[in-house]
Amino acid sequence: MRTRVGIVGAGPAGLLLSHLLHRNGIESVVLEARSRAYVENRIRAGVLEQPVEQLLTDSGVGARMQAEGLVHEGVILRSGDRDHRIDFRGLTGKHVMVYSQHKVVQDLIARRLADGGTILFEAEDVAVHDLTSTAPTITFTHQGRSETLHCDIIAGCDGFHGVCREAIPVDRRTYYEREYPFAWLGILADAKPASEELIYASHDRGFALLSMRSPTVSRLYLQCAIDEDLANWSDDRIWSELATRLGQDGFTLGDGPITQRGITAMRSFVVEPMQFGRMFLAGDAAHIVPPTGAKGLNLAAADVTVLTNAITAFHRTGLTDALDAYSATCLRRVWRAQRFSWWLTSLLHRFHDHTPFERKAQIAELDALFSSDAQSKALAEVYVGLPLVL
Ligand code: FAS
Ligand code: PHB
Repeated sequence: MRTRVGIVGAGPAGLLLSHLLHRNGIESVVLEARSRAYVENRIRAGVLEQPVEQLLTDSGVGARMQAEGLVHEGVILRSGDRDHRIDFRGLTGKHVMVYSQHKVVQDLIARRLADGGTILFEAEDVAVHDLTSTAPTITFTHQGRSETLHCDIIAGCDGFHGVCREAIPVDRRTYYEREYPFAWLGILADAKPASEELIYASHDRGFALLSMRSPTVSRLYLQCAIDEDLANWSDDRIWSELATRLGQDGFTLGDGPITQRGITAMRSFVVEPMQFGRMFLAGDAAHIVPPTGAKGLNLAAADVTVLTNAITAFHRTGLTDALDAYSATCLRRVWRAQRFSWWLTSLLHRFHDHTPFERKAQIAELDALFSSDAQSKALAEVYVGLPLVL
């Protein structure tokens, strides 16, 4: 098999890259380990920055998002009986779009296939080779047959647990990591969202987040222990803990059938550089942020925007300048999102190893944010989305 760009992973990064390259007349093949049904129904992100919403709309895969997505012009921070609304529209003139990641993936797969794109699902034993040559290859097994994909460029879009990042020699990469002493217990429920906008709650018992997927489907998260066992959480216990942490006079959370639940690890991670030879990493393969800042999917879209521009320039001119600068270009935005996600996580979660002084300082920082337009604006600017290329 031969193609221009061999893409490992059919998550948002790999699919969006294949779509954007196609629009620039550049052929690619996507290799995905899981089945189509699995990737199209995997519950993950829910908030799109405005520049990402624009990118999906301008590149022709935004119709369902515009029809079904929810435009949010603000977000609420809650600390006990105090609420502080971050007015995105007033502070930045922008908004965010609440639209499920799995629907973005469905829209991209449908469009790739409609445009004659090649996505090989259930591709096994994927391995990358000859990365420092001008003709890298990807070997894999598909429908019982061993295959070799010859390409000019490999895009590693295989997420945090993929194979591409590990193919960079240890002495040619640096890992930057921060683990958090807690996780998130997340649920999807057929329950009318109890708020028009997302609520991020800082509570003595731990963080909680009220989000949504539609006017009838809520998405909620609870800070829990790093090794929490879901079996210890009955539906009643989940709803009562959410009601406690999000609780406020005049506010009723309501509940409904829980249709999906899971525990999400919280980590901050970056690999530098995000490229090795003719292989370029994008999305979670190169960096992970704690979901508090809703940045993961949006960073993946920014990476593939830079990579599409660089591959297109190489394809059209033979020049590798933009490819050589790929990692440095992406990392400017990646570290801005890393700092923001780490800061918001540190501000809103309960650290049980905090000294009484540190806890007081955390509450004081939240109070400062609640009473400062300048700080609220700084939060809003990053939350709604920095330009895709910084
Ligand atoms: P993905 O992990 O989505 O995709 C990688 C793909 O590669 C997968 O399909 C995988 O099966 C495939 N793959 C892996 N190894 C392979 C191999 N060896 N061969 C072939 N294929 C292979 N982000 C936000 O922006 N907003 C949010 O609100 C938000 N909420 C989140 C909530 C949760 C619970 C979680 C877990 C994450 C959340 N995120 C959020 C982050 C999330 O959206 C990721 O950033 C996003 O999925 C990254 O997309 P990809 O880089 O494409 O990686
Ligand atoms: C979600 O809706 O899944 C979501 C929203 C905001 C976050 C994290 C997750 O910060």
